[in-house]
Amino acid sequence: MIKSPICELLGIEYPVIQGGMAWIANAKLAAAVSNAGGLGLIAAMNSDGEQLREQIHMARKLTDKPFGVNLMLMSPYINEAVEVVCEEKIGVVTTGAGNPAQYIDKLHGAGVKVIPVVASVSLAKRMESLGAAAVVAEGCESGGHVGETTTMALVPQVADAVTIPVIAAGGIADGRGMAAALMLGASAVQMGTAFLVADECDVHDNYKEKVLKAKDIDTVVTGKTLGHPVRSLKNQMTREFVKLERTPDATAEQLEAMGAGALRRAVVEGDVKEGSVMCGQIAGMIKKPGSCAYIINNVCESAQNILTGAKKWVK
Ligand code: TUI
Repeated sequence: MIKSPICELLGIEYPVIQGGMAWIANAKLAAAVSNAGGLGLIAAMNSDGEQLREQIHMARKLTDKPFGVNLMLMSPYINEAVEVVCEEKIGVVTTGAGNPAQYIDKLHGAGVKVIPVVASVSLAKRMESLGAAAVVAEGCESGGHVGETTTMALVPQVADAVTIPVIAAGGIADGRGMAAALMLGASAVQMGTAFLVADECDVHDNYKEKVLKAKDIDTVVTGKTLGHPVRSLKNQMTREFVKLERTPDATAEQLEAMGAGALRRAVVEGDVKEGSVMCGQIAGMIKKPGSCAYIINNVCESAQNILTGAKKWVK
């Protein structure tokens, strides 16, 4: 059985955290991951305060296990979301796509543990100094908003720089990835792409199908020129976006307009041609759907077998 300090910190059975995928990570998915022994997260990105509260209440009906909320710092509802998280006495939040420094005192005051997602050593150190309970070191293999450094390079550097637990994310979807992450100095993994095809994930079937059909080189990062690079599966939308980004006189407004609503279009409407199918590079390895419990058990059991057999390398 794989155990780590993260299990005690979060009151969970397996050191597996579900990514806080915007528009996708709802109460149903979060509760399924938590019921399976991991830490489920509700994404606050696309909900105003009251919608988030509703999701939290729904998750509490579906599970009596701990779950958390992901605060996407670029969300127009970020202040409301922080307020609701504090009022509802959520045990833990992860934050993404920015620096959560301005919200940390308020969250701590309400007894909320804060686990920022970081893409650099400097932000990890800053978060530790502000009392973060752990950090998620997310490499640029992941889907959605990405930094510049790979998981392989980022995780050990963050692990060397901080004393709080490090959770590895980006490109992890099986026992090999989990075992490698633990060897790089992480004490847990966060997975997003792997849960896209979970039975309990409500993302549109067209989205799931596109993930299941994806190959290793099918993702692309767009939006660098706007300052928020996003990884998604290549489609008509990304081709048009790349073309516009390469046009010398394209304005930020034109690009923003093209991206606006694109994730919702893919997730809710199933428009995987004109919508944004955010997804990590590991999609090429994900070949069949399954329950959250199957995904978590499989990853942990396989990591355990790999780690137990690792002595074969040492003579
Ligand atoms: O947040 C994510 N991934 C996301 S958020 C999202 S929603 C969205 N929708 C439409 C357009 C754009 C985004 C989709 N995917 N992951 C966590 C994450 N945070 N990855 C990288 C970072 C990050 C990067 C730079 C965190 C902090 C940072 O620098 C902050 C600073 O001030 O240094």
